[in-house]
Amino acid sequence: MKMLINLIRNLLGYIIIVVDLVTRGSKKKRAPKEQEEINKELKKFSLYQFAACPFCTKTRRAMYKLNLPIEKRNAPEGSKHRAELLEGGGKVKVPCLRIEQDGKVEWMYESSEIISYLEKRFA
Ligand SMILES: N[C@@H](CCC(=O)N[C@@H](CS)C(=O)NCC(=O)O)C(=O)O
Repeated sequence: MKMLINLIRNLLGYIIIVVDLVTRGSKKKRAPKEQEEINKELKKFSLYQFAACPFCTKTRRAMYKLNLPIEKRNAPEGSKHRAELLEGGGKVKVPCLRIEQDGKVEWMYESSEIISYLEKRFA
């Protein structure tokens, strides 16, 4: 039964990925210099995610629209990224945005919180 639920969940996740790819539209355009600065700043960010998670798709979509090429780290069972997420953030829940700032590391959970943080900081 659990396998069937996982199968349906993943199938729905992949459908959402395809719909997202087809409908995501264009990304934010910036002057090359400004984008270069932002890209440099984004080296301190990474997004822990599952490919077929709808909350991750929603977050990736916002990142795409804001033109924020943040490193994505897949965290399937048994992966080193999953272990990092558990150890650093305290729980295995995705999406989770890892932010390095002023020598500190913050682990931000909740897709809505991540999206509004990115919008405030980079829109
Ligand atoms: N309210 C959260 C929901 C996130 C969520 O439920 N993520 C699922 C994947 S779709 C998860 O990480 N589950 C833990 C697991 O599968 O181990 C958000 O919007 O980010």
